[in-house]
Amino acid sequence: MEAKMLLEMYEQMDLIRTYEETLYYLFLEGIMPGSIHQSHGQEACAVGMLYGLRKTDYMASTHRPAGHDIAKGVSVKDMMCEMFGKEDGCCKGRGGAMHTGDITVGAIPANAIVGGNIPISTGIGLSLKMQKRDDVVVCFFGDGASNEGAFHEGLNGAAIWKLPVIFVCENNLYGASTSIKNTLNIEDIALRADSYGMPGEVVDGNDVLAVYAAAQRAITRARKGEGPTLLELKTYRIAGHSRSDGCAYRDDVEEAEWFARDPIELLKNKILKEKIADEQILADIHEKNEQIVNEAVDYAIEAKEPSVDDVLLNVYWEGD
Ligand SMILES: Cc1ncc(C[n+]2csc(CCOP(=O)(O)OP(=O)(O)O)c2C)c(N)n1
Ligand SMILES: [Mg+2]
Repeated sequence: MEAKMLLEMYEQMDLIRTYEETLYYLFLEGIMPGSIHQSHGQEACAVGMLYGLRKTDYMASTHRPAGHDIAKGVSVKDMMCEMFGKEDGCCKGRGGAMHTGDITVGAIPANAIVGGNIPISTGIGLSLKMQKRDDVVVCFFGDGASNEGAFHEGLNGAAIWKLPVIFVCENNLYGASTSIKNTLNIEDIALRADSYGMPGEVVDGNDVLAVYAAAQRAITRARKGEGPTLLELKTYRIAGHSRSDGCAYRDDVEEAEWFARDPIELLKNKILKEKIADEQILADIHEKNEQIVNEAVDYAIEAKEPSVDDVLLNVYWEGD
């Protein structure tokens, strides 16, 4: 079981990186419009948290959603079409990079308002509780979002009503170009859980198995009706905040320390050391992922543009 799980986790993390790197080059080549916030370096957070979740469990993401979406099971082809603004996109080409998702696999279309998805997750948690379901909501956000008022409202509401929400702070040390040294007067964001009366845990966000173990503790608690948990995953984004960011505000020593802990390399080393698979098997996994992504690109480039006639459809409410 463990071997199968590790290889599946590796496959998902590699697919996320392959997808985002491909997008990055498509932007640089001027083939794709818009921008992208890569989760490069944070793949263990997405996969560790979401591995093995049910389709009926929910996940709510941010302006950096691709890794979360892929790990929750959104189709790469649907996401790629969305990136090209095509009719077959997961939001029919209306959403773009910061709003991908697919409700049929429990991925709430992402919310680019920093902290905006936190009270939404509390609301989903309330609806699950009212329906007496034992499904959960995994809500991702950053260190920057943890300083928004929405964080306070969302966590407090979930705590007093004992809702099945797992609040996951991906602390990558920066909110855009601003270091947490300028925005936080505490070492660990997880400490804030105390003030809402829920468990808080600091986790190595680059170790997929550590993330998975913490996720399982929080998910089990939530399914049993024992309420929310705040997990703080310490991690680092290897890429810039968005594609135009060269990271001039970060120092070389800090970057070198974190780059040496690339989550995919850490998992690869474990798999090789424990002889779960050899280099060739891992190379084959990567090749298969490249094929999936390249096929999605070819499909998206040729896919149909949305029709001008229904461009406002689903933008404004048209019911009674
Ligand atoms: C309410 C709000 N304020 C500001 C922005 C602009 N903005 C987009 S991403 C971002 C940084 C968010 O940092 P963090 O929450 O740490 O997430 P990270 O980008 O590090 O994943 C900012 C300020 C926004 N989208 N929404
Ligand atoms: Mg951040």
